[in-house]
Amino acid sequence: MTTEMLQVIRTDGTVQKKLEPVLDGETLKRMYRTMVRVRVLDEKGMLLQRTGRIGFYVPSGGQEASQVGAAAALDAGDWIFPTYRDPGMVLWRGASYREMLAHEYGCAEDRCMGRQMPNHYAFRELKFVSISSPIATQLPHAVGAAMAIRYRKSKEVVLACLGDGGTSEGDFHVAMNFAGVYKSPCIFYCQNNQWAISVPVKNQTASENMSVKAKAYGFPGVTVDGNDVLAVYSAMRAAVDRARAGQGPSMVESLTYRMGPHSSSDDPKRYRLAAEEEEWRRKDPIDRFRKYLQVQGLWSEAFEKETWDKAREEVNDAAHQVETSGPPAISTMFEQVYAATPAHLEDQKKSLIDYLKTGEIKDSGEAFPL
Ligand SMILES: Cc1ncc(C[n+]2csc(CCOP(=O)(O)OP(=O)(O)O)c2C)c(N)n1
Ligand SMILES: [Mg+2]
Repeated sequence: MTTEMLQVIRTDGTVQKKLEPVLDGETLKRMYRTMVRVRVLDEKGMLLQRTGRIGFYVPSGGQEASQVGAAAALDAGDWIFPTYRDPGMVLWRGASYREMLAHEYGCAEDRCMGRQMPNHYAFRELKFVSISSPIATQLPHAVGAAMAIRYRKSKEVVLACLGDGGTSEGDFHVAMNFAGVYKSPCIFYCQNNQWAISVPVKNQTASENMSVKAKAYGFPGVTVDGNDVLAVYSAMRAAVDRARAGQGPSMVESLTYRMGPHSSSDDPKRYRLAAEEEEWRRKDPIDRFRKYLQVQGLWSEAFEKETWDKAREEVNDAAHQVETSGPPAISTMFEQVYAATPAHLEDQKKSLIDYLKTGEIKDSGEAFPL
Protein backbone atom coordinates (compact mmCIF):
# COMPACT_ATOMS: atom_id res chain seq x y z
CA MET A 1 0.00 0.00 0.00
CA THR A 2 1.25 3.52 -0.74
CA THR A 3 1.46 5.94 2.13
CA GLU A 4 0.87 9.04 -0.01
CA MET A 5 -1.83 10.98 1.75
CA LEU A 6 -3.20 14.43 2.37
CA GLN A 7 -1.84 15.94 5.58
CA VAL A 8 -2.64 19.41 6.92
CA ILE A 9 -1.27 19.32 10.47
CA ARG A 10 2.31 18.06 10.57
CA THR A 11 3.27 15.74 13.40
CA ASP A 12 4.80 18.65 15.34
CA GLY A 13 1.50 20.60 15.23
CA THR A 14 2.59 23.11 12.60
CA VAL A 15 0.29 23.50 9.65
CA GLN A 16 0.55 23.45 5.87
CA LYS A 17 -0.83 26.96 5.47
CA LYS A 18 -2.04 26.49 1.91
CA LEU A 19 -4.17 23.52 2.92
CA GLU A 20 -5.51 24.83 6.23
CA PRO A 21 -9.32 24.99 6.26
CA VAL A 22 -11.00 28.17 7.47
CA LEU A 23 -12.55 27.27 10.82
CA ASP A 24 -13.17 29.64 13.73
CA GLY A 25 -11.59 29.08 17.13
CA GLU A 26 -14.84 27.94 18.76
CA THR A 27 -15.37 25.24 16.13
CA LEU A 28 -11.79 24.04 16.48
CA LYS A 29 -12.16 23.82 20.24
CA ARG A 30 -15.46 21.97 19.86
CA MET A 31 -13.74 19.48 17.59
CA TYR A 32 -11.05 18.92 20.20
CA ARG A 33 -13.63 18.55 22.98
CA THR A 34 -15.55 15.99 20.95
CA MET A 35 -12.39 13.98 20.29
CA VAL A 36 -11.68 13.94 24.02
CA ARG A 37 -15.28 12.91 24.67
CA VAL A 38 -14.81 9.89 22.39
CA ARG A 39 -11.67 8.85 24.29
CA VAL A 40 -13.37 9.28 27.66
CA LEU A 41 -16.41 7.28 26.54
CA ASP A 42 -14.02 4.56 25.42
CA GLU A 43 -12.29 4.41 28.80
CA LYS A 44 -15.64 4.17 30.55
CA GLY A 45 -17.13 1.67 28.10
CA MET A 46 -14.23 -0.75 28.50
CA LEU A 47 -14.22 -0.31 32.27
CA LEU A 48 -17.95 -1.02 32.48
CA GLN A 49 -17.49 -4.14 30.40
CA ARG A 50 -14.48 -5.38 32.36
CA THR A 51 -16.34 -4.91 35.64
CA GLY A 52 -19.35 -6.83 34.37
CA ARG A 53 -21.75 -3.89 34.20
CA ILE A 54 -22.32 -4.21 30.44
CA GLY A 55 -21.85 -7.19 28.15
CA PHE A 56 -19.95 -5.81 25.20
CA TYR A 57 -18.16 -2.70 24.04
CA VAL A 58 -16.46 -1.52 20.85
CA PRO A 59 -13.64 0.95 21.50
CA SER A 60 -12.53 3.42 18.85
CA GLY A 61 -9.48 5.06 20.46
CA GLY A 62 -7.08 6.26 17.78
CA GLN A 63 -9.87 7.07 15.32
CA GLU A 64 -11.19 10.23 16.98
CA ALA A 65 -9.87 12.57 14.28
CA SER A 66 -11.29 10.38 11.53
CA GLN A 67 -14.73 10.44 13.09
CA VAL A 68 -14.94 14.05 14.23
CA GLY A 69 -13.28 15.57 11.14
CA ALA A 70 -15.75 13.78 8.89
CA ALA A 71 -18.84 14.66 10.92
CA ALA A 72 -17.79 18.31 11.17
CA ALA A 73 -17.68 18.59 7.39
CA LEU A 74 -21.36 17.61 7.06
CA ASP A 75 -24.41 19.79 7.58
CA ALA A 76 -26.79 18.80 10.36
CA GLY A 77 -29.37 17.68 7.77
CA ASP A 78 -27.02 15.24 6.04
CA TRP A 79 -27.43 11.52 6.68
CA ILE A 80 -24.91 9.23 8.35
CA PHE A 81 -24.97 5.47 7.70
CA PRO A 82 -22.39 4.51 10.32
CA THR A 83 -20.40 1.50 11.37
CA TYR A 84 -20.23 0.32 14.99
CA ARG A 85 -17.00 2.36 15.35
CA ASP A 86 -18.24 5.90 14.80
CA PRO A 87 -19.21 7.38 18.19
CA GLY A 88 -17.40 10.64 17.41
CA MET A 89 -19.90 11.33 14.64
CA VAL A 90 -22.94 11.08 16.83
CA LEU A 91 -21.26 12.90 19.72
CA TRP A 92 -20.44 15.72 17.30
CA ARG A 93 -24.13 15.91 16.43
CA GLY A 94 -25.09 16.26 20.08
CA ALA A 95 -25.94 12.77 21.35
CA SER A 96 -25.50 12.56 25.12
CA TYR A 97 -23.42 10.06 27.04
CA ARG A 98 -26.58 9.11 28.86
CA GLU A 99 -28.37 8.06 25.69
CA MET A 100 -25.35 6.18 24.42
CA LEU A 101 -24.75 4.35 27.68
CA ALA A 102 -28.47 3.59 28.06
CA HIS A 103 -28.07 1.66 24.85
CA GLU A 104 -24.97 -0.18 26.11
CA TYR A 105 -26.96 -1.26 29.15
CA GLY A 106 -30.08 -2.09 27.14
CA CYS A 107 -32.04 -0.54 29.99
CA ALA A 108 -35.50 1.03 30.13
CA GLU A 109 -34.06 4.30 28.81
CA ASP A 110 -32.55 2.60 25.75
CA ARG A 111 -34.41 3.70 22.63
CA CYS A 112 -33.92 0.20 21.20
CA MET A 113 -35.18 -1.28 24.50
CA GLY A 114 -32.39 -3.80 24.67
CA ARG A 115 -33.23 -5.38 21.33
CA GLN A 116 -30.30 -4.19 19.28
CA MET A 117 -26.77 -5.44 19.80
CA PRO A 118 -24.84 -3.21 22.26
CA ASN A 119 -22.93 -0.41 20.57
CA HIS A 120 -25.44 -0.45 17.69
CA TYR A 121 -27.43 2.63 18.61
CA ALA A 122 -29.60 4.79 16.36
CA PHE A 123 -30.46 8.49 16.58
CA ARG A 124 -33.31 9.24 14.23
CA GLU A 125 -33.43 12.98 14.95
CA LEU A 126 -29.68 13.26 14.35
CA LYS A 127 -30.01 11.41 11.05
CA PHE A 128 -27.67 8.76 12.38
CA VAL A 129 -29.11 5.53 11.04
CA SER A 130 -29.28 2.32 13.08
CA ILE A 131 -25.89 0.59 12.93
CA SER A 132 -25.66 -2.58 10.84
CA SER A 133 -23.68 -5.42 12.35
CA PRO A 134 -23.23 -7.39 9.12
CA ILE A 135 -20.27 -5.68 7.51
CA ALA A 136 -21.04 -3.22 4.67
CA THR A 137 -24.79 -3.86 4.45
CA GLN A 138 -25.30 -0.17 5.23
CA LEU A 139 -23.64 0.84 1.97
CA PRO A 140 -26.44 -0.09 -0.46
CA HIS A 141 -28.89 1.41 2.06
CA ALA A 142 -26.89 4.64 2.02
CA VAL A 143 -26.89 4.78 -1.77
CA GLY A 144 -30.64 4.12 -1.79
CA ALA A 145 -31.18 7.02 0.60
CA ALA A 146 -28.96 9.21 -1.58
CA MET A 147 -31.03 8.28 -4.63
CA ALA A 148 -34.23 9.21 -2.77
CA ILE A 149 -32.68 12.59 -1.99
CA ARG A 150 -31.91 13.05 -5.68
CA TYR A 151 -35.42 12.16 -6.80
CA ARG A 152 -36.81 14.65 -4.33
CA LYS A 153 -34.40 17.28 -5.63
CA SER A 154 -33.31 17.83 -2.05
CA LYS A 155 -29.87 19.07 -1.04
CA GLU A 156 -28.77 16.62 1.64
CA VAL A 157 -25.84 14.29 1.13
CA VAL A 158 -25.20 10.85 2.60
CA LEU A 159 -22.12 9.61 4.40
CA ALA A 160 -21.64 5.87 3.82
CA CYS A 161 -19.17 4.61 6.43
CA LEU A 162 -17.06 1.48 6.27
CA GLY A 163 -13.79 -0.02 7.42
CA ASP A 164 -10.94 -1.52 5.42
CA GLY A 165 -12.51 -4.97 5.91
CA GLY A 166 -15.77 -3.65 4.47
CA THR A 167 -14.12 -3.15 1.08
CA SER A 168 -13.97 -6.94 0.62
CA GLU A 169 -17.74 -7.30 0.82
CA GLY A 170 -19.93 -7.58 -2.26
CA ASP A 171 -22.19 -4.87 -0.85
CA PHE A 172 -19.33 -2.38 -1.08
CA HIS A 173 -18.84 -2.99 -4.81
CA VAL A 174 -22.57 -3.04 -5.56
CA ALA A 175 -23.02 0.26 -3.76
CA MET A 176 -19.98 1.91 -5.37
CA ASN A 177 -21.07 0.82 -8.83
CA PHE A 178 -24.65 1.98 -8.46
CA ALA A 179 -23.61 5.30 -6.92
CA GLY A 180 -21.16 5.95 -9.75
CA VAL A 181 -23.63 5.15 -12.53
CA TYR A 182 -26.47 7.20 -11.04
CA LYS A 183 -24.33 9.99 -9.58
CA SER A 184 -25.72 9.53 -6.08
CA PRO A 185 -24.99 12.35 -3.60
CA CYS A 186 -23.03 9.96 -1.44
CA ILE A 187 -19.55 9.83 0.09
CA PHE A 188 -17.98 6.45 0.77
CA TYR A 189 -15.87 6.96 3.85
CA CYS A 190 -13.41 4.19 4.61
CA GLN A 191 -11.60 4.37 7.93
CA ASN A 192 -8.65 2.18 7.15
CA ASN A 193 -7.49 1.32 10.64
CA GLN A 194 -5.09 -1.36 9.36
CA TRP A 195 -7.00 -4.31 10.79
CA ALA A 196 -10.29 -6.15 10.31
CA ILE A 197 -10.26 -7.94 13.65
CA SER A 198 -7.12 -10.11 13.12
CA VAL A 199 -6.83 -9.66 9.33
CA PRO A 200 -4.19 -7.08 8.36
CA VAL A 201 -4.97 -4.68 5.55
CA LYS A 202 -2.32 -6.25 3.31
CA ASN A 203 -4.54 -9.36 3.21
CA GLN A 204 -7.59 -7.29 2.39
CA THR A 205 -6.65 -5.92 -1.02
CA ALA A 206 -4.05 -6.01 -3.77
CA SER A 207 -4.87 -2.38 -4.70
CA GLU A 208 -2.25 0.27 -3.95
CA ASN A 209 -4.69 1.76 -1.43
CA MET A 210 -8.43 1.78 -0.79
CA SER A 211 -9.32 5.11 -2.37
CA VAL A 212 -7.99 4.05 -5.79
CA LYS A 213 -10.95 1.68 -6.02
CA ALA A 214 -13.21 4.67 -6.70
CA LYS A 215 -11.53 5.14 -10.06
CA ALA A 216 -12.93 1.83 -11.31
CA TYR A 217 -16.43 3.07 -10.53
CA GLY A 218 -15.94 6.41 -12.25
CA PHE A 219 -15.54 8.86 -9.42
CA PRO A 220 -12.71 10.42 -7.42
CA GLY A 221 -11.04 8.94 -4.38
CA VAL A 222 -8.54 10.45 -1.99
CA THR A 223 -6.45 9.13 0.89
CA VAL A 224 -5.88 11.34 3.91
CA ASP A 225 -3.98 11.16 7.17
CA GLY A 226 -6.79 9.94 9.40
CA ASN A 227 -5.04 11.05 12.56
CA ASP A 228 -5.09 14.64 11.33
CA VAL A 229 -8.54 16.06 11.98
CA LEU A 230 -8.08 18.96 9.58
CA ALA A 231 -6.98 16.75 6.70
CA VAL A 232 -10.05 14.60 7.21
CA TYR A 233 -12.24 17.70 7.43
CA SER A 234 -10.80 19.23 4.24
CA ALA A 235 -11.07 16.12 2.11
CA MET A 236 -14.56 15.41 3.38
CA ARG A 237 -15.64 19.00 2.80
CA ALA A 238 -14.56 18.81 -0.84
CA ALA A 239 -16.43 15.52 -1.29
CA VAL A 240 -19.55 16.91 0.42
CA ASP A 241 -19.52 20.07 -1.73
CA ARG A 242 -19.18 17.95 -4.85
CA ALA A 243 -22.07 15.69 -3.89
CA ARG A 244 -24.26 18.63 -2.92
CA ALA A 245 -23.54 20.33 -6.24
CA GLY A 246 -24.94 17.29 -8.07
CA GLN A 247 -21.55 16.07 -9.28
CA GLY A 248 -21.91 12.62 -7.77
CA PRO A 249 -20.12 10.42 -5.26
CA SER A 250 -16.56 10.38 -3.95
CA MET A 251 -14.54 8.07 -1.81
CA VAL A 252 -12.41 9.26 1.10
CA GLU A 253 -10.00 6.88 2.79
CA SER A 254 -8.58 7.90 6.14
CA LEU A 255 -5.41 6.13 7.21
CA THR A 256 -5.66 5.59 10.91
CA TYR A 257 -5.25 2.93 13.58
CA ARG A 258 -7.43 1.10 16.05
CA MET A 259 -5.36 1.57 19.20
CA GLY A 260 -7.38 -0.85 21.29
CA PRO A 261 -8.90 -4.27 20.72
CA HIS A 262 -11.49 -4.86 18.01
CA SER A 263 -14.07 -5.17 20.76
CA SER A 264 -14.19 -6.14 24.42
CA SER A 265 -14.16 -9.78 23.20
CA ASP A 266 -10.84 -9.46 21.37
CA ASP A 267 -7.18 -9.69 22.41
CA PRO A 268 -4.98 -8.03 19.79
CA LYS A 269 -1.79 -9.35 21.43
CA ARG A 270 -2.57 -12.61 19.68
CA TYR A 271 -2.12 -11.17 16.23
CA ARG A 272 -0.20 -7.89 16.23
CA LEU A 273 3.10 -6.61 17.58
CA ALA A 274 3.48 -4.28 20.53
CA ALA A 275 5.99 -2.27 18.46
CA GLU A 276 3.32 -1.52 15.88
CA GLU A 277 0.92 -0.37 18.56
CA GLU A 278 3.63 1.82 20.04
CA GLU A 279 4.42 3.37 16.68
CA TRP A 280 0.81 4.40 16.22
CA ARG A 281 0.46 5.55 19.81
CA ARG A 282 3.07 8.16 18.96
CA LYS A 283 0.70 9.38 16.23
CA ASP A 284 -2.19 9.85 18.66
CA PRO A 285 -4.72 12.14 16.90
CA ILE A 286 -5.65 13.97 20.11
CA ASP A 287 -1.99 14.85 20.81
CA ARG A 288 -1.57 16.08 17.25
CA PHE A 289 -4.60 18.35 17.39
CA ARG A 290 -3.60 19.64 20.82
CA LYS A 291 -0.24 20.70 19.40
CA TYR A 292 -2.04 22.52 16.58
CA LEU A 293 -4.29 24.37 19.04
CA GLN A 294 -1.20 25.31 21.04
CA VAL A 295 0.50 26.71 17.92
CA GLN A 296 -2.71 28.65 17.17
CA GLY A 297 -2.84 30.09 20.70
CA LEU A 298 -6.21 28.41 21.32
CA TRP A 299 -5.05 26.03 24.05
CA SER A 300 -4.38 26.52 27.77
CA GLU A 301 -3.80 24.22 30.73
CA ALA A 302 -7.18 25.30 32.11
CA PHE A 303 -8.97 24.42 28.85
CA GLU A 304 -7.29 21.01 28.79
CA LYS A 305 -8.19 20.21 32.37
CA GLU A 306 -11.75 21.43 32.05
CA THR A 307 -12.27 19.42 28.84
CA TRP A 308 -11.18 16.10 30.37
CA ASP A 309 -12.71 16.72 33.81
CA LYS A 310 -16.08 17.70 32.38
CA ALA A 311 -16.20 14.69 30.05
CA ARG A 312 -15.27 12.28 32.86
CA GLU A 313 -17.77 13.79 35.25
CA GLU A 314 -20.50 13.59 32.62
CA VAL A 315 -19.75 10.00 31.68
CA ASN A 316 -19.69 8.89 35.32
CA ASP A 317 -23.00 10.65 36.02
CA ALA A 318 -24.52 9.11 32.90
CA ALA A 319 -23.43 5.60 33.90
CA HIS A 320 -24.93 6.10 37.35
CA GLN A 321 -28.22 7.33 35.90
CA VAL A 322 -28.67 4.48 33.45
CA GLU A 323 -27.65 1.87 36.05
CA THR A 324 -30.62 2.91 38.14
CA SER A 325 -33.07 3.06 35.24
CA GLY A 326 -33.79 -0.69 35.36
CA PRO A 327 -34.51 -3.07 32.50
CA PRO A 328 -37.21 -2.45 29.88
CA ALA A 329 -40.70 -3.67 30.79
CA ILE A 330 -41.42 -7.09 29.34
CA SER A 331 -44.53 -5.73 27.59
CA THR A 332 -42.22 -3.67 25.33
CA MET A 333 -41.22 -6.94 23.69
CA PHE A 334 -44.51 -6.79 21.78
CA GLU A 335 -44.41 -3.11 20.96
CA GLN A 336 -42.94 -0.85 18.29
CA VAL A 337 -42.70 -3.47 15.59
CA TYR A 338 -46.13 -2.89 14.06
CA ALA A 339 -47.93 0.48 13.91
CA ALA A 340 -51.02 -1.39 15.19
CA THR A 341 -50.22 -4.53 17.16
CA PRO A 342 -51.81 -7.54 15.39
CA ALA A 343 -54.35 -9.60 17.33
CA HIS A 344 -52.12 -12.67 17.67
CA LEU A 345 -49.38 -10.60 19.32
CA GLU A 346 -51.91 -8.98 21.67
CA ASP A 347 -52.97 -12.53 22.63
CA GLN A 348 -49.37 -13.62 23.21
CA LYS A 349 -48.66 -10.54 25.28
CA LYS A 350 -51.73 -11.14 27.44
CA SER A 351 -50.95 -14.81 28.00
CA LEU A 352 -47.32 -14.04 28.90
CA ILE A 353 -48.39 -11.41 31.41
CA ASP A 354 -51.02 -13.78 32.89
CA TYR A 355 -48.40 -16.51 33.13
CA LEU A 356 -45.92 -14.23 34.91
CA LYS A 357 -48.65 -13.30 37.38
CA THR A 358 -48.91 -16.96 38.43
CA GLY A 359 -45.47 -16.49 40.01
CA GLU A 360 -44.12 -19.70 38.49
CA ILE A 361 -41.02 -17.80 37.44
CA LYS A 362 -39.85 -16.52 40.79
CA ASP A 363 -37.32 -13.88 39.79
CA SER A 364 -39.16 -12.54 36.74
CA GLY A 365 -40.30 -9.46 38.61
CA GLU A 366 -36.69 -8.35 39.02
CA ALA A 367 -35.38 -9.22 35.59
CA PHE A 368 -38.48 -8.37 33.58
CA PRO A 369 -40.80 -5.95 35.37
CA LEU A 370 -44.27 -5.85 33.85
C1 LIG B 1 -20.84 -10.02 6.80
C2 LIG B 1 -20.01 -10.12 8.06
N1 LIG B 1 -18.94 -10.91 8.10
C3 LIG B 1 -18.19 -11.00 9.22
C4 LIG B 1 -18.54 -10.28 10.33
C5 LIG B 1 -17.69 -10.38 11.59
N2 LIG B 1 -16.95 -9.09 11.73
C6 LIG B 1 -17.36 -8.15 12.58
S1 LIG B 1 -16.38 -6.80 12.54
C7 LIG B 1 -15.37 -7.50 11.38
C8 LIG B 1 -14.17 -6.76 10.87
C9 LIG B 1 -14.49 -5.55 10.09
O1 LIG B 1 -13.32 -4.85 9.84
P1 LIG B 1 -13.31 -3.41 9.22
O2 LIG B 1 -14.30 -3.32 8.12
O3 LIG B 1 -11.91 -3.09 8.87
O4 LIG B 1 -13.83 -2.48 10.39
P2 LIG B 1 -13.15 -2.21 11.81
O5 LIG B 1 -13.71 -3.23 12.76
O6 LIG B 1 -11.69 -2.31 11.67
O7 LIG B 1 -13.60 -0.84 12.20
C10 LIG B 1 -15.81 -8.78 11.05
C11 LIG B 1 -15.13 -9.67 10.09
C12 LIG B 1 -19.69 -9.46 10.26
N3 LIG B 1 -20.08 -8.70 11.30
N4 LIG B 1 -20.39 -9.37 9.11
MG1 LIG C 1 -10.50 -2.08 9.98
